[in-house]
Amino acid sequence: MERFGIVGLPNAGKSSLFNALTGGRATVAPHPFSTTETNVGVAKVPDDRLTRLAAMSESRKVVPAVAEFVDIAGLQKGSAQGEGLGNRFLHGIREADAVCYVLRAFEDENVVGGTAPLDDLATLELELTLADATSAEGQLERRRKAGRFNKSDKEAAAQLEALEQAMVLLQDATPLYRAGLAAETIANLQPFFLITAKPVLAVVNLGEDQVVDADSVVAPVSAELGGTAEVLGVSVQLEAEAAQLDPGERSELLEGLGLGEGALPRVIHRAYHLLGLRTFLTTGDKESRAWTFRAGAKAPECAGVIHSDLQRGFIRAEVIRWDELLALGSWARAKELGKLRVEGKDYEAKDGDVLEIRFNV
Ligand SMILES: Nc1nc2c(ncn2[C@@H]2O[C@H](COP(=O)(O)OP(=O)(O)OP(=O)(O)O)[C@@H](O)[C@H]2O)c(=O)[nH]1
Ligand SMILES: [Mg+2]
Repeated sequence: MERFGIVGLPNAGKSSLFNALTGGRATVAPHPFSTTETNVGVAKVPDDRLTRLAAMSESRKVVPAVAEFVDIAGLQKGSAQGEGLGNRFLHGIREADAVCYVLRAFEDENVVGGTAPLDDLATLELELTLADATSAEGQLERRRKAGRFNKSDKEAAAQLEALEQAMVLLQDATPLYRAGLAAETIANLQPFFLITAKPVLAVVNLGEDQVVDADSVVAPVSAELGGTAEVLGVSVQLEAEAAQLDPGERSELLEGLGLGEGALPRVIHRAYHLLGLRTFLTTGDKESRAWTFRAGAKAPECAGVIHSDLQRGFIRAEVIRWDELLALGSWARAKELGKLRVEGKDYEAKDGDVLEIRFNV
């Protein structure tokens, strides 16, 4: 499952965001370092297409796609030297696929900590970069020693080269995702689990009073990150409270504040997008379900997401776009009218495809 690591300064609102996304019960408190254990939870990916297909098929079960979020202890200036809780909690997110920064903008005199998101960003990135530099240095040493014995291994050589390149950037205090590295270099860095090489989604945690003019708070962060990361303004506490309400009351609260469906679905969608993830759907009376695949995946690989037998014995896929199917009213009707496309093993699945796999094992 795809995994997002949530990082930020103490009291930035990381656990609040985690709870809102996953329905989790991580400790939230106004004092710094209320999180002392790593929290792991699963967020459902809200998907209107799935809801509508399930209604069409009168499905007994509806299963959304999911993404995993990991909430860790706060970092602060000097964490790399052991200040606060130190940075050992970063281990909990080394294997994350992407990182979610929580940058505090909300003001609350009962919650200690700064309220300048750009300051949070600078401190956070310095600490992450220092942690990566230490990790890279250790791994570089080990690789160099090992390298003497197998210089012929091309892959290892390319990885070592990428790591050397990364080391120079890290020593220069440049987070790797901001360095404009080639995709190939990033791929070669993968085995080293460097945090700053991962894609970033920055959440600026807004106070309720800042929601009306979110742009003026968020824009400087977007400008600083200059397109290297996704940036979203979210009033985390407000959204977390709304998430506790039943759907009717929730819409009323959020729409009353001009927040539409709220920002949480957007956080999950942007996070999902950041990882290059797409969704295909299956629908029937038993179950409607959203499945995750990587952009560019071919039909058999998608079949394999459902079950490895479907990939192994893949014959063909019957495919229709979700909205076309919805307009026709049922799978049987689509079939009858010849609206199902028959696709072979070279078919690249698209976001929003509804699939039925024919297979034989
Ligand atoms: N006013 C206001 N308070 C918030 C908001 N988001 C979080 N808080 C409060 O800030 C405090 C810290 O929130 P947490 O979610 O525990 O923050 P954290 O980043 O997990 O903190 P640590 O685990 O201690 O690093 C809590 O008292 C929250 O209720 C917000 O948007 N507005
Ligand atoms: Mg916390």
